[in-house]
Amino acid sequence: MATILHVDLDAFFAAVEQRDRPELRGRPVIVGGGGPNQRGVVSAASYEARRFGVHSAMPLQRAGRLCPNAVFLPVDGAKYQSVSREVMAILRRFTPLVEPISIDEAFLDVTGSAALFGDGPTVAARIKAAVRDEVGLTISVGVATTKLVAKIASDLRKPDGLVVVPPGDEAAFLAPLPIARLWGVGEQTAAALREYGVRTIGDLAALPADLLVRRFGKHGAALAERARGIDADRVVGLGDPAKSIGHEHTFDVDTSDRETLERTLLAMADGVAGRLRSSGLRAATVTVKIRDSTFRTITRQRSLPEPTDLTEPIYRAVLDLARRELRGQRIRLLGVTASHFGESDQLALFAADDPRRRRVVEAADAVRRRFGERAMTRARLIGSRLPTPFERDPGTAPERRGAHAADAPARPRKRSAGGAEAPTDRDTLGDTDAPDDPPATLDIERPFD
Ligand code: TTP
Ligand code: MG
Ligand code: MG
Repeated sequence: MATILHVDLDAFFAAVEQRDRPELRGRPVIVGGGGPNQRGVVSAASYEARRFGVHSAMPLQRAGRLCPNAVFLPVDGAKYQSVSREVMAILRRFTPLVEPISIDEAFLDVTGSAALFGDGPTVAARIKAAVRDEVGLTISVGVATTKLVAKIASDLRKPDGLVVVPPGDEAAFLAPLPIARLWGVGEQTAAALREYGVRTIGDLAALPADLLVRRFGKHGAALAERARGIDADRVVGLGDPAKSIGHEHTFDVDTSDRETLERTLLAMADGVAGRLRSSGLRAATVTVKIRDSTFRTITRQRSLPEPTDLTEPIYRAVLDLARRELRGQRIRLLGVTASHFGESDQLALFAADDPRRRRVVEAADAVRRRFGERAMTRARLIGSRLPTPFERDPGTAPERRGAHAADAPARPRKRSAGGAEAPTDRDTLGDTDAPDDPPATLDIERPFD
């Protein structure tokens, strides 16, 4: 279970000005353009100004009429940029997995920080204290198991907020909130949803997923997941290659058959290992994803004893992770992902593995490259009617699929009659697996373009 933080500075530009000019503290401050008689819009309004109804993107003239006593200040982009860097540097002290998404906000994955810094709420409190003491600004933080829920949580008790959504409480937390808070719900979608009587996120979660798919297509499937707080999007550290290679399979019919589940994991581990080899990468971490018939989705991650590009260690790890979670419930989807890559260098490669086994594996790869992916497969997969990774896309060599998936058009999803989620196989690359509707972002390096 991941622990994700979303951090957002309060009234950022205005708060920086109040910090630097103590006489402005406690007063309505509006940052943006020249002043109340100028054209242009409000960039930031202090919380004192917001009480008068002033907010970002409002025309300055209107802000001047609403709040005639406000202090109007020009935008000092260079200063806010440098403050932003200071804050991001503080965040990186708590985890390397910091993903800035605008000049004043970032996601953090602090799952691995617990031993050093404490659990999610503790890390959040420490970050708030550090930013207050070292930068002189307040931030609001949301703590949750997904980016989606953490972002909504951070916005809920601004300013100086700290909202923690414990694991398992996601859907209940979201239920009473207005639908507009959900990513990917713009005005058009909200209007369409109103036809179905949907006003809150809970109303949306109560709609049958297949209805949403019929009405909104792929977007509808995403809405159904998000309404339940499900969001597989990972935090990607800036500048770190943090890629992942993965494969998911949705069963035609949900199944609890152990043999079927294990063979599917093996097929996916084999496919992921093949893609690692063809990309010249070894993965130090593997993740298994399990979604059951009630749509409950979990991911379990493990670090491998040493980075690998072979099927066996990946399969052993995901099998062990999955066995702890498979208790006879019917499974809808399985996924296997490898991440935390290093390059395979030939020296380490032969030192680390049995060279003979590696030669066998590489010979098999060569046969597949030459004669197609069906040419070689594992004994355990032969005769099973499962789609092996090598039957999915026989026209494309794995190295071409793997390395440049971002350039390739997405493969069409097969449709099933009325299913919320068409049975389908899906290859994933972490760095291209962006959400359909990423939150609005300002470019962190050039926020004023
Ligand atoms: P936000 O985080 O959206 O807003 P905020 O920090 O001013 O207020 P809060 O988070 O407490 O609700 O945006 C961060 C900064 O980005 C903001 O201070 C100014 C700038 N900005 C604009 O210039 N124009 C805009 O329309 C918005 C929304 C923000
Ligand atoms: Mg902000
Ligand atoms: Mg922001």
